[in-house]
Amino acid sequence: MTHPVDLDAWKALAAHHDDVKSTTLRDLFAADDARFEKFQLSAAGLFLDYSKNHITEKTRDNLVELAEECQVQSRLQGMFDGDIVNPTEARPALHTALRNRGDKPVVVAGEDVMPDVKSVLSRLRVFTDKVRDGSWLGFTGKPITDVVNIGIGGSDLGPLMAVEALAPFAHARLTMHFVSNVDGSHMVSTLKKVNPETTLFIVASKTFSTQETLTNAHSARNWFLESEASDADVSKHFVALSTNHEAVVEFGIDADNMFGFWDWVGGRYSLWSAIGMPLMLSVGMDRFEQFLQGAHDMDEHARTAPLSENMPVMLALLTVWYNNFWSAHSHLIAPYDQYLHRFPAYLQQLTMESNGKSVHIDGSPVTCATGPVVWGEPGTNGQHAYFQLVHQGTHLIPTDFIMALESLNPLGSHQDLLMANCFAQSEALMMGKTKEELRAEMQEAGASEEAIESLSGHRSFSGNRPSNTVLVQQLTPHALGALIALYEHKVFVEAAIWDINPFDQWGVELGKQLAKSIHQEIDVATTVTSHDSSTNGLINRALKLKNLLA
Ligand code: G6Q
Repeated sequence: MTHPVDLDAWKALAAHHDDVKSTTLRDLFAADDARFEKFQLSAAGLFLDYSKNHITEKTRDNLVELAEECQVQSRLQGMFDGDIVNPTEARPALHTALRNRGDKPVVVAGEDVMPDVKSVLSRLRVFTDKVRDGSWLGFTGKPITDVVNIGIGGSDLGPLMAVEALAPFAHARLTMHFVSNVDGSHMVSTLKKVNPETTLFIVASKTFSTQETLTNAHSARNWFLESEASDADVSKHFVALSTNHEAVVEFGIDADNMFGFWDWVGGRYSLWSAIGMPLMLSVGMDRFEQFLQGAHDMDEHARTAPLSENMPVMLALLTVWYNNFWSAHSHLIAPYDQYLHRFPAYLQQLTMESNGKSVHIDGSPVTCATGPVVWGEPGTNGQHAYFQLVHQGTHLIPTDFIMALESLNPLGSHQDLLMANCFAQSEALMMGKTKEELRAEMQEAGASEEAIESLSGHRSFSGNRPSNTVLVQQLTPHALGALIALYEHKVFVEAAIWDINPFDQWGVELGKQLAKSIHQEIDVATTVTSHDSSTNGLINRALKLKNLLA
């Protein structure tokens, strides 16, 4: 195969980078009053300003040529059509079918999956309506007040992020809890807050074999049975979201209380399936459907918009541009919305698990950098912490600002202040502050020449640091759906360009295997010699400190 680095468009971009690398963002804006108009896009209710990037129209053309050479459009269509886009697990990746709002069939292995998708959605509606309206009763006849989602990775991060993001729409009686960590403190501290009579446990696991989740689920069931509840009461308080019917029944959860999905739904793409139950319970099925609709609208945009007007494609191309031509291997997500406080963590899994790969789809080693490190916290908090490094550090860190314009909790001038901070940060990152500007500022404040001289290196800012800004009117279910789908498609397009498989995660599987064998050794509690000296030393020291070794 042709590696991306050998493509004509890649080589053209490398040459173009040499031409533009010393032109500053200030220069670009000074040279073109219409820059904001030229580098913006709207889709599915979202607005993207990507003018504060190191790009010219020629850069955009070259990037789009790269996308064309990498057949991004037909690869996207292939994903929507159910092609085997995850060859190492021989599966399609059809999270888009879960939010397919029209009547269009989606055929997998000769069968339209839409009737099954719709049938699970209607069962979910019936169940979640009952819990919400109080007619689903616990073993002592009381309505449910607390829901504990037990899951990890894709079975936790998505639902948790979305429940938090849409908290203003939450059901008044239902408190949602999430237990993911196998650290007993996570479960114990959660159980302290709930009452067995009124708690619903959701065991969310695609495979129903994940050690952390099953351990937590067993502990939750033991705790439940230590109350006045009997085995027969388990069915009123435990439901399962899984693809593994047999394992669910073996665990002791009623098949009627199992909501299925399919192996063509990747864990980190499963929020749209039954795994979204915490969100359905919290905001109700009508709003969940608006959430699906938002994602579907972004799907249609991603599938049909020309490459140069395609929002996820453009965001992906910018990441490739910085990652591969500017050596910027870190990407900051800065949502200026408190409700999106788990969004960076969610995107971290979506992007780093998907595109943290070192081989091409055909198994040959990659010859270019792949997925960058993704991280972040909500603004304005980040400004009082790590933004220092983003402004004045030695790393170039492209940043995505995300801003919901209308607050769902209007309070005095808070929202205007939040917005002002968001726009000020992207401006400051781009413009910086020259030594001359600083001098003028300090002179005006009455600083001495000596002070100006000694501080000018410290207090000036190089600027020239790129960012995107995504605006949304209000963080509604529709907007959240569109926003998540935007990043899902961005990740897919990056993978298409790097020619890697974004849908497998052998690194996660490795962790699942390794812990099992060490757990067995800890259980046996004799001196361990089978590992390297560090691992043996750590295990043996732990056994000794816990007085488990003879
Ligand atoms: C996601 C990954 C991983 C997975 C968890 C939980 O894409 O595969 O994060 O979601 O390991 O797996 P289960 O849902 O099977 O418990």
